[in-house]
This record gives sequence, C-alpha cells and structure tokens, in this order.
Amino acid sequence: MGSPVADLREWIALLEREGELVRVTAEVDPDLEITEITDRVVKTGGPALLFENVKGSRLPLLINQFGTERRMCLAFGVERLDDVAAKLEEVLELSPPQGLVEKVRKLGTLKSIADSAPKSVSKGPCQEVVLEGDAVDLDALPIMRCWPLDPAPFITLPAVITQDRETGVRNVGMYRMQKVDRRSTFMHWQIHKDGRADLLAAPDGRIPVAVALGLDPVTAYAASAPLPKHVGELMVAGFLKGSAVQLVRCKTVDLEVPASAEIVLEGWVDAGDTAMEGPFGDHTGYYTPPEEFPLFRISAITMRRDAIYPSIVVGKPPAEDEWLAKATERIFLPAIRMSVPEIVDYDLPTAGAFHNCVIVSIRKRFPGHARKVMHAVWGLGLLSLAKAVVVVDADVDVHDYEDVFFRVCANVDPKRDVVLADGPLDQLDHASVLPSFGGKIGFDATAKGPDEGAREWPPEIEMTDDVKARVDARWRELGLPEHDDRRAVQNGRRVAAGRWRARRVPR
Ligand SMILES: Cc1cc2nc3c(=O)[nH]c(=O)nc-3n(C[C@H](O)[C@H](O)[C@H](O)COP(=O)(O)O)c2cc1C
Ligand SMILES: [Mn+2]
Repeated sequence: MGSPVADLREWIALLEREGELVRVTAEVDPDLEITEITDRVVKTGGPALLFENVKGSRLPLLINQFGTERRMCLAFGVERLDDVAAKLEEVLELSPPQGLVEKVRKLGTLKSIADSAPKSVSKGPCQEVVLEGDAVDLDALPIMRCWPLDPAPFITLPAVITQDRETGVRNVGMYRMQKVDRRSTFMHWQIHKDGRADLLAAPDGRIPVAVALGLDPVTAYAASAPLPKHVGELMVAGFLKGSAVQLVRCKTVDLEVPASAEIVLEGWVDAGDTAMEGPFGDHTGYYTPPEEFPLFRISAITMRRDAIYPSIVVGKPPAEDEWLAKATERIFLPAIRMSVPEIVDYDLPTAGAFHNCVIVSIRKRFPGHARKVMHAVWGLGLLSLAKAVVVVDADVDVHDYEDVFFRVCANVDPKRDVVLADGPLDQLDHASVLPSFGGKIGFDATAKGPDEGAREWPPEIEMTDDVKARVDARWRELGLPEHDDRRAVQNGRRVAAGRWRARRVPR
C-alpha cells in the first residue's frame, strides 16, 4: 500500500488513465461559472475536471480531484479507506511484539515511520520560476470567485505552512484565502486551528508563511487532517504515501515547502495587520458573515514553468470536500479508539457539515456509559466542536441513518436520555447565541437497564435463522421479485456512504 503518485502531474495522469478526468478546452469564467459547472458534476458523482482555458489566466485549473470515494481510494492506493486506517492502527498499537514474526513485522513498521519524516533537498520544480517584489501578481492565477455574495476570489485548496516558534514543529493546514490585491490575501485561521496558534505564539506577533498549491493528493489531504498540534502533517503524509515528502527552502522566508508543488506563495502574516474577511459561501451551506482576520502579505511567488492551479468548491453539502471529510472519518477511527476503546464505529453525516453531528456505536458495559462517550467526543480534538452526539449500541450500523433514526425514536426517553451541555463550537456555526461557543445535545439511544432507571427492556424482533433460510430457499418458487436490501433503496443517495462502513459487527 502507498500512494501511487509523487506529484500533481502524476495524479492527473493516473486519473486520466482511470477514466476519472475530463479536460475542458472551452473557455470558462473563474467568476461563478466554474462553480456552477463543477457543482453539477460533483453532485452527480462525475469526474475530475481540468479546465485548460480559464478566462484571464494562462494556468489550467484542476477541480473535483477528490469528488468520489473511488478517486479518494486511488489517491491512497487502497481498495477501501479502512485499509488506510488499518495501516495507522498498526503504528498506534503500542503493545510489545510477541513472537519473532511479529517482531520483524513491527521493525518494518518502525522503519516505515522513520522513513516518513520529510527530507530536505536542494532543488525543486516548484522554483523553476521565481517572482519577487513588483513581479508578484496574483492576477496571473485563475482564482475562483465561488458564490454570488463572495466579495472577491478565494484560494480554496492551499496547504498553508507555518512553524511553532517554541517547538520548531511545522504545521500545514488548509485555510481559504480571500484575494485582496495583487500581493495580498486574507489568512482564514479559525480560532481553534494550529495556524492561528502559531501566529499567537510569535513573540513579535509576526510570522513567515508559505502556501503550497498543487500537491500530490495525499499531501493535500494531510493539510486538511485534524491532527494534534505536535504531530506534523508532512510526517503523516510521508507515512501514508510510503515515501518522504521532499522539501526545498523558500526564497524569501525561513521555511521549507514541498519541492514538487506547482505554485508557492511566500510571505508574512502580522497579528496587527487585520481587516474584515468574507462573506464566503461556506461548507455549512450558508455564507459565513464578515469577520476580522489577518492579512497575508506576499513577498514571492515561485512556480513550475507550466504550473497547474488546484481548486475546490465548498457549499451546500454534499460538495467535493465530502470525501476529504469521509477520509478523515475513516482514517481517524483507530486513533479515536486508542482513547475511547469502547467505540466500535462512528459516522459524521455529510449533511451535518461533518462535525455538527456524530453518530457513535459503543460496547456498553455500565450505567451511564453512553454519557461517558458523549463527553469523551466533546473532549477529542476537533470533534469537541460537535453539536449533537448520538450513541447507539454496538450492533447498530452507524452508517445506516434509517436504522440510527429508528433507534433514536424507539429507545430515547427525552427526559432520561437527552443530555444538554455547552462548550466550544465551530467558528462557522451561525445558529449559536455566541460565536464559537454554545449548546450541545447528546442522545443516548442505547438499550437501557434497570440500573439506568428503565423498565424491563423488551426483546428486539428478529425472525429465526431456520425460517429465514427456508424462505431464502423458496424465494424463486414464490414468483416474487429479487430484493437485495430494502433499506438501501429507502436511504437513496446515502447508499454510497454505506460502503464506507468499517467492519460489520456481528449481531
Ligand atoms: C476545502 C477546505 C477548506 C477549509 N477552509 C478552512 C478555513 O478557511 N479556515 C479554517 O480554519 N479551516 C479550514 N478548513 C479546515 C482545516 O483545514 C482543518 O481543520 C485542518 O485540521 C486545519 O489544520 P490545523 O489543525 O493544522 O490547523 C478547511 C478544510 C477544507 C477541506
Ligand atoms: Mn496541525
């Protein structure tokens, strides 16, 4: 396992070979028009698009590279995204090896971790062209204005690189950047994010920043992954790719960037240099209102001679970022199980903009166990921003929303089984009374015993196995149509999400 591609070009070539990419040669407008075209393609599960003739720019624009489960698996070089999780699980499993075979296997794992650290190299294609001073001009890039109320174009798929001044740990995050003029953008570092923390920790309130555009898909994904602050995204990218990310030193700031990037923006962010950013048509499905954010002043643009510009449109779910989020959901399950081992599986519904709602199944062992897990979720990394947590028993498939809804309706006594709490919320949430802080709700939809104040819990209806087998055998004879899964039809589009399930827990 390991990513089959080293950079964006190899990725585009792979997508093309796999019939997963369409080149569009007709001229298209980066002002709203690309959004409308892409949104239709994304919502029908269509291919990645390489717009070769974008109005006002020489650079081609790649979009919808992540838009389906299949492309996401192609990027990671796996059959199912759970295979990526399995690789991580091996690393997270800290138990000492037992026999010789296991020792050798663990040594291999340790070696692959050691080989994952990014490596410095002296030259990289991302610096074939170097533009400094007056030559810096964002107008050359085909930056999209995505939605009608957006006041300006936004760079939407960047890997923003900073460094923690105290620990030296490099951070890479994906944060939208509203274009301000030829040489500046905003930096949308939300309050809970590592990039913001790096800025706040700078003694003089000013930090160098590098932005890599056009990376191999695994490294680009890693920028969006909610890793703990001390864990380097490029290390994880190297581990998932199976080869180290190569870095070159920037021309005008003291940072390193992936050598294979298509385009790099170098510059500075000063905590005192702020203005009102937005509005922006966001992945919540609404416009986030204008808010004060720092500006990014660009000191250099470096790029490949024939650079390709990457983009993504977020908006009302489902959008292209659905699959970046689903990858995170699957990949982080082993890490979540490290701290909360009673969790069997979890699901972040796309309609909940990924963190508004968490469905989690648990092996329940003691009174109040579901509540313990709710509070654990509200204490875990960016899951702490979850508004609603629904807890079901181990035998419920969390990806089967019809079944989950059934359990909530059937098993919840609203007085006994609903938990109201409050805590930090996503900065993008518009429903809370205060920004970034507000109410949370937990539903305990597990079976409850007398130790939790329930009457005797009734048995669930299940047909006996012998009768099921008999009817299976007789089905043809009855002259009735074949039926696979009644629920699959009812769930409509969400059938696709069903294929993401980790492992079915035997009933
Ligand atoms: C397409 C896309 C756009 C995003 N835009 C932003 C953004 O503008 N601001 C932000 O704080 N997070 C944004 N995120 C989420 C962050 O990338 C994510 O929380 C990541 O973990 C941040 O990295 P960090 O944990 O190192 O700060 C975006 C994610 C995606 C997939
Ligand atoms: Mn980080």
